[in-house]
Amino acid sequence: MPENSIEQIDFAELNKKAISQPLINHIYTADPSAHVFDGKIYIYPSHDIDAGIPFNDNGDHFGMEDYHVISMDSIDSEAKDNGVALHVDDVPWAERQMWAPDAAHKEGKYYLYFPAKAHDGIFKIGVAISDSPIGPFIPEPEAIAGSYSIDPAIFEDEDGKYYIYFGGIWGGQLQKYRNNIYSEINEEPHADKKALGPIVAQLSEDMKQFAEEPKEILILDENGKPLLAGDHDRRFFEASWVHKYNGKYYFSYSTGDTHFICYATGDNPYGPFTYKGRILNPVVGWTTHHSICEYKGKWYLFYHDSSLSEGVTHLRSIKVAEINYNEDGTIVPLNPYKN
Ligand code: FUB
Repeated sequence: MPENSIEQIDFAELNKKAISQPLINHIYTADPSAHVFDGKIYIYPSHDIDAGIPFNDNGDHFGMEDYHVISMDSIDSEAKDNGVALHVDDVPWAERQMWAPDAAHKEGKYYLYFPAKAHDGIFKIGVAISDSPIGPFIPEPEAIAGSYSIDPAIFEDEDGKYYIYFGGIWGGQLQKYRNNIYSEINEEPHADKKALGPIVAQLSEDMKQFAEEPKEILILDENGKPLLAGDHDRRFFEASWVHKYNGKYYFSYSTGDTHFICYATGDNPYGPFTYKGRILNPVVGWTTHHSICEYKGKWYLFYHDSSLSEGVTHLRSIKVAEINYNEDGTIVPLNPYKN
């Protein structure tokens, strides 16, 4: 994570040009994972706070402590904050930094997946369970065995299988792992080597564990070659998301230090995925993180920016905008602020 910077921007002007406004503005929220459960939209965001922690490149200033679920009766209706759904103090294995979560629904139960740093400072991913999409969620006492890094995203395929995608470099610690094993000496590969990929595993029937050894996903360029670590405009950084459109699997993600939401497509949940382009150009604030969700036959990008906090990078607000596909299945990229 980078150091903070308050950009020199006329925010009144910027907000006039914004393609959408914050869905809620009484708290700061980010990393929106949106799903339609029983016809209603539920958004599982990070709950940004100013934890008073100094800025550093590991993102320690992203000191979030709990999750709130945001619900919407329809895409045009007011977004409702349903209060605290899970607090770090209630998670025995977790100490701090409740970063980007996601949720899944299976057989009447709702599962909240979340990353947090354990007491040794290493990120792991936990799961908490509820009978309601808005919680409260009861955490499992231990993190998911074999989990690591950040930004879990759950994809339910049409055959009823669930997959978890995760990983993020720099503050998200993914660069410390090779073949699922942590070593302090591991770093990002050299610029001319293959970029680190996001990680995928099928979830167990009870949704509480990995059903298999997690695998690294390959993202290929237009010539079928793996994206390189030095290709900062296109390589995976964090914020995995998978959706399916016309039988194709779309893997979308943030490029981190170049601030794009990009996507790559493939024929199955494990990839490889071939890079196709950008979905969202940079927003105000350093991070960018999104989800893609179909509602009543239209497709929506849920994302965040730091316009409400006037550029404070760890105080973000969730937003939504419609996205469109071209006939060939490519996505029409969005500019978050009109010219
Ligand atoms: O919200 C904390 C971190 O910032 C997330 O886990 C990343 O994806 C980035 O949005």
